[in-house]
This record gives sequence, C-alpha cells and structure tokens, in this order.
Amino acid sequence: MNIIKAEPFDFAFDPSSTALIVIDMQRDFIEPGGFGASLGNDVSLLQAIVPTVAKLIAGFRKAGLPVIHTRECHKTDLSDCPPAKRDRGDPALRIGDIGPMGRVLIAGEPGASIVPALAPINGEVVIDKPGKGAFYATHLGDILQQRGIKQLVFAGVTTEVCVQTTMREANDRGYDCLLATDATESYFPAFKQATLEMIAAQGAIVGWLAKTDTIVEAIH
Ligand code: C5J
Repeated sequence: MNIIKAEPFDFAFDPSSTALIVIDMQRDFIEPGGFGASLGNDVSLLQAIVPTVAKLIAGFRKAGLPVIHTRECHKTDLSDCPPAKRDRGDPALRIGDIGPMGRVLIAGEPGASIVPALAPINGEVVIDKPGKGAFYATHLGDILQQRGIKQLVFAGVTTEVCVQTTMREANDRGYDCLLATDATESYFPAFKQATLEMIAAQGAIVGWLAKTDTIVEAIH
C-alpha cells in the first residue's frame, strides 16, 4: 500500500483501486443565476476552489487513475424530485423553474453542466444523481465494484451537504474515504470547518483529510 500524509493519520491506498470523485462542480452551484444563488448564497466562495479542483483532477489524470464526476439534477418531468425537496423554503427559483441558465437543476440544461474548467473528458464516468448522496438512486456502487475501487478521494461542493453525504454513504459501504480539504467548499465557512472536524474525529470515523498538493504528490 502507498501512503498519503493525512489527518487524523496516514491514508493507505493502492493506486490500482483508487478513484477521485468530484461532487457537483456544476454551474448551478458555482455561477450566479443558478440553484445555489437562488437560495441566497454567495457563489464566489465556491468559484474560488475551481483551480484547486482542476489541479487535483489533472493529478489523477496524469497518474492514470479514474476520475468520476457527479451532477445533482432531475429528470425534465421532475418525477425523481420529491415535492418535499422542490417545495422547501422560499428560494427565488425552484427546481425546474426557468432561470438564466435554463431550468434549475434539470439534466441537460446549461446550469446542470459541470463548469468548463473541470469538464469531464472522454472515458470519465459522470453520475447524475437526484439526491444529495451519490449512491442513492444511481449506479455508482455497481461502477465502483466493477472497477475494483476500494479507496475514494473526494472533492467538490458543498462540503457539508453532497460531499459529506456521499462520503458517509461510501464509508458505510466499506470504502476508505479521503477528502481534499482545499478542493471542497461550502457557502458557510463554519459548516465546512465543522464538517472537516466531524469527518476525521474519533479515529477517522467517516474518513481522512489532506490537501490537494499532498495528494497529487503521493499518487505520482
Ligand atoms: C446542495 C450540493 N447543497 N451539491 N447540493 O444542495 O451540495
């Protein structure tokens, strides 16, 4: 096994069974006029990590390790969007409404696409997911099993919602999970900090933490 210097202790990984999962780096969360902004959030916080996520993706591609992307989005008829999700709160735009980037959080609309700087390349898996966790109602579990993946490195947004939910789902399924702390972000800095602490607490109860440069150096 190879080692990444991590918190709360070294993360052991076999390059042949390690993949990167990049969560929801979509225009709807990162650019003005999308779902994130419609909830009243400052999207510039999330925009700031795009170069770091790009560096992590480039590192995995250079090392020949798989990169998997997820997108939170729904079918055009909203049949996979529970009313409880659509009706919640008082956003400027609800899921399925027409905004400046097309229908909000709908598959195939411009807002649901991954930001151009992080666009998937040929051969990379892209998972469309209706929930916050990437395992719920998707084929992610089957894909990872088929490829013999056992260790997962995570990046993306938002730290305490889709990233943390997916890490917890993965952890329960037996994957060792490492979060790139500078390649994930929240609209709420305090939530990000709390999430990092709760992931690594109690002897990596959900997973490990390391910075992008440390991860990229270790996988080469
Ligand atoms: C949210 C996500 N925050 N990708 N989605 O609704 O974290």
